[in-house]
Amino acid sequence: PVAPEEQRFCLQEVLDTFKLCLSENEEVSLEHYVAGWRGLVKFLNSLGSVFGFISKDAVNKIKILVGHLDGENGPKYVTVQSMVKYELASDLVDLTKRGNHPESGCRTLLRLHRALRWLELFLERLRTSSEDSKTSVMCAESYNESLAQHHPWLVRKAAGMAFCVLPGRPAFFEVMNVGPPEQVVAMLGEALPLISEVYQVTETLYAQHNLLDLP
Ligand code: 1PZ
Repeated sequence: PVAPEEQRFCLQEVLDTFKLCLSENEEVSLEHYVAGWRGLVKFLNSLGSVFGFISKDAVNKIKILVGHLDGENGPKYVTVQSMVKYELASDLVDLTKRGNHPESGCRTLLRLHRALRWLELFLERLRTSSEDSKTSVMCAESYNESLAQHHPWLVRKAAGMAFCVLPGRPAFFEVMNVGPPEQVVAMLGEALPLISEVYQVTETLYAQHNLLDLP
């Protein structure tokens, strides 16, 4: 048997961290949310350096959130719910235009939250795709339906170019390192409802507090 640290990265483990995100009372643990994103970034990096500009931004945002978690007010950042409550009550969020709080937890997490919707749409397409489906097309369609609406022209262009060099479906499944295609499809079928629940809970929370358009 191979020692755990020698095993290649496996996407199932990453998606499993999203399982840990939601507590029984539907609160989202920031620590696990961040851990999930760390794993996704690792996966993205294993796809090649063309995705560097994307993973760099995600890493920056992860760092900001970890900074809050490890900071003196760390206990306020245990869940996304407590973070929202704390930052709003303490006036730590720029609500209408960028100002004194460019690194608020609320606006930073919102960027990852929007990307999570992209992930959900993309993985669902992958799950239901046929052998000859193009990952680049699935990726672009998911992007256009979600994140693209929040990105300026230049970022959309750069993203579109990166999508073109995505490996084909068989190679993509290989990098996920989950097993044969049937097993990938089954894993996605299990992971997706969890990701989508985390997304929905966050979306509802942000909507309730009018935070969906934070600058
Ligand atoms: C498998 C292929 C991966 C495709 C990933 C699809 C997402 C494309 C996103 C391109 C964004 C690149 C540059 C950064 C843009 C930032 O301006 C925005 C807004 O942040 P602000 O400027 O307001 O601070 N950042 C984002 O939208 C967050 C993007 C995170 C993307 C993470 C993708 C993780 C992919 C996991 C792969 C399984």
